[in-house]
Amino acid sequence: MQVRAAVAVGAGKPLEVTTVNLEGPRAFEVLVEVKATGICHTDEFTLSGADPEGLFPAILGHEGAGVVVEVGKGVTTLKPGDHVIPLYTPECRTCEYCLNPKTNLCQAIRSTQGQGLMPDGSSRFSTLDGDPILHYMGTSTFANYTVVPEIALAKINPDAPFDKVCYIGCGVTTGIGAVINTAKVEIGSRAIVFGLGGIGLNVIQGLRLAGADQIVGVDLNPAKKEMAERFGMTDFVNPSEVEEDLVPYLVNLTKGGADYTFDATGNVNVMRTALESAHKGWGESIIIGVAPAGAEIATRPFQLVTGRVWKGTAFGGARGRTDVPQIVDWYMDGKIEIDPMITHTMPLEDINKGFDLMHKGESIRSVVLY
Ligand code: NAD
Ligand code: DAO
Ligand code: ZN
Repeated sequence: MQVRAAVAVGAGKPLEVTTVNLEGPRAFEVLVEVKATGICHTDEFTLSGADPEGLFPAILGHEGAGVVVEVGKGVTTLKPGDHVIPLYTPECRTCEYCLNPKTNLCQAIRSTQGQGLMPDGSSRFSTLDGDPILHYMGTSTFANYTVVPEIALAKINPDAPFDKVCYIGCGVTTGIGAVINTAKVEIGSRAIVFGLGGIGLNVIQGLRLAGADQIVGVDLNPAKKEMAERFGMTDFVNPSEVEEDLVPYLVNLTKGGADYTFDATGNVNVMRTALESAHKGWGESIIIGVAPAGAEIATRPFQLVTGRVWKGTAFGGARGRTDVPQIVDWYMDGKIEIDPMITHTMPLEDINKGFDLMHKGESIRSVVLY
């Protein structure tokens, strides 16, 4: 079939919105009509060329929601009409990783997904001339139809609005999951969140959900303060307005250091500040941000000897087919908020405007509506 897609033709180039061919689902694959997709910082990271694993031409997008149109041979858990969220971290439930409760990093299709291919080693997308176009993160939601492995689709409540719950495909789950699954924050904790963008705001609402007493937000952009307060931030710190060193300032503000700190900037200097502003003896610092290619983190080892813990998290430690439907239900039950974070919507034709808004720091989430 012919579908509309925003094709990433090369690093640093705008997406080209065009018609491409999409082959139907093969065994254990599913054809999904994408109804909405968010534009995440990670799409920008790849498009910019900063992602060392970025491949072109490709159809980016990993924060979508849609409807199953057709299933390939052997698919047993989904049928046409089911509402789904594609998962860039699949959940096969049988690999060594899925069977280990310590991780969510299913490896069942990892090698082909990283090469922009379906599990059988081929692509379903091609140009109208027949040249292959690569998939991205196993999801490719910047197309109005996409083919996704069955194990990379979460079946969700059919009443959930696509234009809001698409955000659960990455930002919401990553932020809330970092708090609940990775840090396992306790009631009454003190926390610091560095970076109040699409991920950091969800860390903040996760901390509110977990019952944290103090939620400090740190961002260089003062325009982020109002929205973060709405989601539960209790104190705002703009590093450019702090005259002393930031670490002692934050340690003092949190009465000895935070129980939990989170980096949602991707900046390795911020990661160090986050680790060092965690409480001596027990403070944990969680890295969520994805740093540029080749970047390294540093601290004095004595920071760890004296009890601080450095951790990272991918997709908030969530097992997508199990946890994503539950997060959708939390949204439907009013336990978490999404609507105010969707600051802009646009048709696929205007997708590059969504990237411009992100560059200017004017959006939290832009969502493409098909
Ligand atoms: P974003 O651009 O919306 O937000 C980043 C925020 O950090 C902005 O508000 C910016 O003003 C602030 N910031 C930048 N430099 C800062 C500094 N030095 N000090 C304080 N604040 C600073 O990005 P996002 O969508 O929220 O994503 C955040 C990071 O999370 C990115 O690196 C992204 O790639 C990563 N990410 C990770 C996962 C994961 O599973 N680990 C998933 C999605 C995104
Ligand atoms: O299993 O080796 C692996 C890789 C899993 C990929 C996890 C990616 C998480 C960070 C990227 C941000 C996604 C939006
Ligand atoms: Zn698995």
